[in-house]
Amino acid sequence: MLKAPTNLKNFYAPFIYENSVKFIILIIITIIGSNFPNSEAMNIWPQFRGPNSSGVAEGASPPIHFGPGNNELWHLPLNSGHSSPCISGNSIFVTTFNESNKELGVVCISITTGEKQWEQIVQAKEIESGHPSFNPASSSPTTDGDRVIAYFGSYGLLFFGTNGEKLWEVKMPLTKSFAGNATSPAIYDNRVVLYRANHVDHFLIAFDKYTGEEIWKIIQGERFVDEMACTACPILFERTVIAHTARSVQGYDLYTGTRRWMTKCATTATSTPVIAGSKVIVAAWNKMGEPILRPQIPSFKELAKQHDQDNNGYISKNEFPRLWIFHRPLGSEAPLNGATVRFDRTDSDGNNQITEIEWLKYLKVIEKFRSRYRTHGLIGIDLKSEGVVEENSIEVLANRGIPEVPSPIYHDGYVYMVKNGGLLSCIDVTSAQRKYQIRTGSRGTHYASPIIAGGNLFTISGNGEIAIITLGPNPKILSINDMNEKVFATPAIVDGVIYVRTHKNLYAFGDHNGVEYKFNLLNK
Ligand SMILES: [Ca+2]
Ligand SMILES: [Ca+2]
Repeated sequence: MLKAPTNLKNFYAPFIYENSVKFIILIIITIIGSNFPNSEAMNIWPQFRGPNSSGVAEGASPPIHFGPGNNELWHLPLNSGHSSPCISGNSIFVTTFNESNKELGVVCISITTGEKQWEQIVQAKEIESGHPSFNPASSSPTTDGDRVIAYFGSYGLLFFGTNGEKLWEVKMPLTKSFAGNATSPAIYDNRVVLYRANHVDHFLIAFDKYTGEEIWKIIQGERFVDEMACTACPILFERTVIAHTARSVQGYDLYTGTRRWMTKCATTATSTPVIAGSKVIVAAWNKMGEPILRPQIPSFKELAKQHDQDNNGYISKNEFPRLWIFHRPLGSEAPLNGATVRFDRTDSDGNNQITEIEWLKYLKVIEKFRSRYRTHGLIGIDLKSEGVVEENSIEVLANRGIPEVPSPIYHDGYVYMVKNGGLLSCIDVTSAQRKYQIRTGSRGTHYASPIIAGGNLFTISGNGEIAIITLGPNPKILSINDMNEKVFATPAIVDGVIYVRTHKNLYAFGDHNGVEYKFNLLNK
């Protein structure tokens, strides 16, 4: 760098300073970069929902309009699975389940050609069971560019080199749960972290990613019950692993496993937390945690008025309507979508007629049952918390419109959350004000988590509709793209290309003319 003449020193000072800083930053980047296993680490979507599970992709937005045959770069038929793809360099990794021979698989696919590079088959003695919408390949794999780590509740953890060579494995007992064990591992620095909860065991665990050695294991005291999902992926802030766990959120030192903080909340630990400035935001969802999940049950008078067809003053079995004790609204295509009032529980003397006294008695039972559930909410916890964080130290950003499965996402001061029916809310993190609630147009049950790229938000419905909405407090719905197949997996976005795993295929959609698209495109 040329030394500025003395009389121009003040004039040039900021310029020299700025360039020195840039130079130092460049050196730091070079040093850090050289520690990355692949220099192509820029192309990285390392785990469930990308970098630190944030859901936010670097670079441009994928095209606004896409679908099978439209802005499609390639597609590859795959065995079933709800796991999300993870990506490093030129490779995409997914886990699969072959429904005919019950084989589990880890598949590597070329990002440029969409061709299968390798496949490793995993033979489990027995396949875990779960909810009708569960798949034994629901846990997303994770990669650091040198290795890919897959987890199956039916088997345990498996480590492969990115060339497909099996490095090591940690077998775990077959899980037992109502929902199925769809938890995903993550690699942070030299550690592999996994939160596993089911009726057989319940712990947060860290392994050395190089040797497979167990470094620490925190047995969880909270009792696992059938209502729990415990599918949240652990995230990282500085050196604290943040785990959304059964009825709590906890922070542990990544290297030592020492607990930094914990807080109790009403949650089934289904969605993954997200870092938002100085807070971690958690969608704590709990069965019946808000009024819409516990529809009003009519009085006997109202019931009789509408349903006593023969006007005998009683309700018989064939007059009895469907009433929900607990119901997930707007997700009607999903099986086991709630719990209904059973006629035989109500008709206590079994004479096939419900009397007013029987009904009053049953209403008390429901009331008692419902009172066991606490109000849930979108909560913010200070990232610098220590020890036990009391309820009054937790910020409640919202207690309505909380999604059960899709994780919240943060961008530029706003948290977005989408739930069944495509109901999308935007909340200002600083003021805790809801900026809007709209319908995206993607209908039915939503399992996949929203993602962001190039100023756009992508929401994904279970029936395969991907809505694209502009970011910020004044949303514009840009498009709804139909995959013509169900989609439960959260897509990945790298360099303006969106990778959508449908029930039967993996698709890559991108704009062939996009300047941001760096790969050698095939002129298909
Ligand atoms: Ca009647
Ligand atoms: Ca009766």
